[in-house]
Amino acid sequence: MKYIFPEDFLWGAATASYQVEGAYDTDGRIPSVWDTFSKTPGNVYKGHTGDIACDHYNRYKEDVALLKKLGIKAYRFSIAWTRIFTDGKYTLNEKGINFYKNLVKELKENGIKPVATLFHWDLPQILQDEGGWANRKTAEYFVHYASVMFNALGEDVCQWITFNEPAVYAYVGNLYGTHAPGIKNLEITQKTIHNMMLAHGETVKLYKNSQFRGQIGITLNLSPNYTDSSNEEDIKAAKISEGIWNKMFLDPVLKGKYPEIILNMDFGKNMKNIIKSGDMETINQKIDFLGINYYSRNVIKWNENNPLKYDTVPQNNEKTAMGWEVYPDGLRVLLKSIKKDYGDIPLYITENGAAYEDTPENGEIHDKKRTEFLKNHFIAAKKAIDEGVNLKGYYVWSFMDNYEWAEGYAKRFGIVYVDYETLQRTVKDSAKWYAEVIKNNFTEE
Ligand code: IFM
Repeated sequence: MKYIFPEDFLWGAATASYQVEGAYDTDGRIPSVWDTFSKTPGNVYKGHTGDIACDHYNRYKEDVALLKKLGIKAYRFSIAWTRIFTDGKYTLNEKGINFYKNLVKELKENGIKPVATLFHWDLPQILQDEGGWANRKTAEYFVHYASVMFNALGEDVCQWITFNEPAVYAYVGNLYGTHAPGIKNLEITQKTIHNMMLAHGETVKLYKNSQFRGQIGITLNLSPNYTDSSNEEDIKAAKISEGIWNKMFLDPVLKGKYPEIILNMDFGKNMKNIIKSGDMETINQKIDFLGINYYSRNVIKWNENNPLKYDTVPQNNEKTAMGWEVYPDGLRVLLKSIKKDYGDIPLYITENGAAYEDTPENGEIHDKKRTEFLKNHFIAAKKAIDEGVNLKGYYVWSFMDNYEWAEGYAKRFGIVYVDYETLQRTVKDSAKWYAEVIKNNFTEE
């Protein structure tokens, strides 16, 4: 059966600055929290860092040529705040800004839409030293940084994403401490959430009041929450998980409030001391689209002894190399629930993909499982469109293998293989298959 996508469907691929750029001390770049975190022994698999990564900073022309060869219509990249100012705040670094001007120019010349994310976790360390996102001032610095980037690239970047996965930055970086900045503190996490949300709202407001006519939105990592039973407590547990991971970000952005279920728990009750008058209105700006990063679902059950009152139940289904359950229909279910709860806002899948072990064989990579994964998720997305969801585009994560945070280079998500010794790029079978999907605008079961 053929699954045909809408005519103007935007097929893209995504990366992020710290994960691909390398060139960590080139042209005035200053350290980010990820430079500090990755260089602290014990934090990242085998002590891997993003110092060199894919060397995209120096090889961006080659990478854009590859995007073009594959027929990819839009490239979602992120801007390293650490390249834009020498002090993280106000002192401009023209060389850093020029890198993004050149990248965007190269994309445009090759007919590829540039889509820029302003924050994909690489906060300047210098700002972390002043409290990071838990410091309300960081939101002010961010808005200034955004204004600089709008002025530099606003004519050409057609879509802006303020934040990538603020939930992961807040919880994994500031509560579990297994990502940068490596903190384990609930109050810092709450302030981090609120100040990121505030920075998002202020930035959208600024952009809307500018002369630029592109679009602006935010990218959230979202998973639908299932239960194994129809037991009332399990259903409540799933609502808590949904509240913490999804609604804590969806609700302020799209409804101007944090979810009651979380505010009424120990986990969230301090939020009322952090929110200042007018903040929720500021956060609740009209966005042009919502970006969704989908990887898997959660299956949840009640646990009285867990402070959050829930546990995640491991499933016996097929998993990726990250240990994440492969569950394509969760994407359809998620997309439909967003429409039901938040209305008909245009949606993009800003990330979806899978890590698998890839073994080059005579210069080829036969990554059948990745192709299957993508195909089944594309089909789930198409079913959601047929069921009325306003899905406008889809970015594969990732364009190329890269630095997978605490997993270092051990996990490969790319549709393009990167040899980390030679930095040579090799198109995997999944990329060849994706190029056909883009060309035909359909996929087949
Ligand atoms: O690599 C990450 C990306 O930076 C954010 N979303 C999830 C991906 C896979 O873990």
